[in-house]
Amino acid sequence: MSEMRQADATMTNPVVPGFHPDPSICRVGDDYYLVCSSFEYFPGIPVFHSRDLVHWTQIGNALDRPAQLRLPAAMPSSGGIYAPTLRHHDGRFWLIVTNVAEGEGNLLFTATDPAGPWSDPVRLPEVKGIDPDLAWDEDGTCWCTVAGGAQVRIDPYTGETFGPAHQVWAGTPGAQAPEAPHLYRIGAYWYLLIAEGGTERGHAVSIARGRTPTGPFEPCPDNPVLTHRGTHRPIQNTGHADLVQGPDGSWWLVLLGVRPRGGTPGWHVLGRETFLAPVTWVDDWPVVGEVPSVLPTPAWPLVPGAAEEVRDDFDLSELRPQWISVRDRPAEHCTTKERSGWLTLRARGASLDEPDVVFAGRRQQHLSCRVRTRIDPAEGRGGLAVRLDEEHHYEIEAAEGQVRVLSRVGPFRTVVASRPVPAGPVVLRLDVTPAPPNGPRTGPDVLTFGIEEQDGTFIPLGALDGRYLSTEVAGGFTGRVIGLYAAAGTVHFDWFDYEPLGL
Ligand code: 6LW
Repeated sequence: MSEMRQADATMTNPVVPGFHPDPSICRVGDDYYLVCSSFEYFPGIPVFHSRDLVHWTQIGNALDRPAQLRLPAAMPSSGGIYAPTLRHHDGRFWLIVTNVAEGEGNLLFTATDPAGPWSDPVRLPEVKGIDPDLAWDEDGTCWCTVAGGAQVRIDPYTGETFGPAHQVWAGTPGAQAPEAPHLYRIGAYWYLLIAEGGTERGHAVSIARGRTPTGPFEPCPDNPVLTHRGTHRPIQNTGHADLVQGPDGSWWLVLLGVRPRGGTPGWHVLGRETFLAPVTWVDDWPVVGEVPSVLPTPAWPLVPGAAEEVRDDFDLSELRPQWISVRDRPAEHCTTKERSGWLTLRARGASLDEPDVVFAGRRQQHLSCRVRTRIDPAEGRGGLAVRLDEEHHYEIEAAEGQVRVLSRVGPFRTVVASRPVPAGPVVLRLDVTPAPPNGPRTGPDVLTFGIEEQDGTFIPLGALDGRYLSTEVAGGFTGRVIGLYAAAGTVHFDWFDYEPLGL
């Protein structure tokens, strides 16, 4: 990594694009670490590193073994892992999350290196509520505060709680969904930062302060300190924030937001993404302006990471950390070790409708992109899919001698196109492009599926409206994930290209 001239550097929001919601951040010396929610995907809790708050590189996934992450088939999509808090205290990293799957609850993990390995979970059965926060006061007492403002003293090494939970600040009277609490000591005050208004268009950030970590808390007279509700701003749903200081001591928020496009109401397809916003302080209250699409140039050197490779040749013994699967990833169903330089998927569920589908994908992180893969369907059937959940997905699949474009939208399953192809490997392609701007009923984008001939000529087979793979249609907390799947038998993939074509 090299320092860059400020003028050459990309300073665009979101700083972590694609389905990366509920960011939590911590700083250790010159290094910043950030984690996000991961819901039904395995491995879970992506971990990012940065030196400049603007450029982030994924260094791992905190929850990467079944002992840490149980996501049973009975758990619906958008269940699983919610809203982590990441902190550094007493020489180690602390990560607390909720697994909303039956019998799981709040879980605490530690690591000396945030890239991993992370510990097995310490369970917190007495801490009831989602979005747990961790804060230590001067004498080392650890406070855990959850959505709605219940707070309890805990032993973070054992998960033991002391005394009943007490209620601290529950947000603005009448506002829905007070959640995502984070408690900080800054100067003379303890601050309790929360989200409220729900994670959709009404989302907001509010704050209160008190003289002790347990309150009483006085709400900021200017709450919410951040919201984009009711505006035409290109970034919407702003909320669920965490505070951090820049290398020069300036203050910043990381937060989630979305980028809706198309006509009314606007559809966002990449899920909730992580944005950065500058913060100033007036009368010991934080002041946050509009979350900008282009960030102000910071006062410190920018340190971009290496650009991500377009192609994955499956030449490593493990998949890179960007690859995620649905609920689990047993080696007997997903491996690069069976056929050298190929990813082999062995089917379990018979389609992407099934909770146990064998799938490996990566988040769609750009509004426009081109995705290609070379599949050898061998004796099986599989393909290239865009997945929002079991009920919302588009795919192109290959079996010996045939390709088909398929769509599942709610109760409707459609074979959009089919075509015979020569036996053997075939290149499947997906182009995601903006919808032509022609009025209030325009969708956000168009997904064109097809095959590529030997000379690279694209043969489109089906062009599908992107709105049906948006959160406004499907609901839920995730975003599009694009990847490879097996629906029958064993299929092999030679390579996978993800080429960004626009922010
Ligand atoms: C999360 C809550 C929220 O627990 O959505 O936007 C929920 N905020 O804080 C799932 O991400």
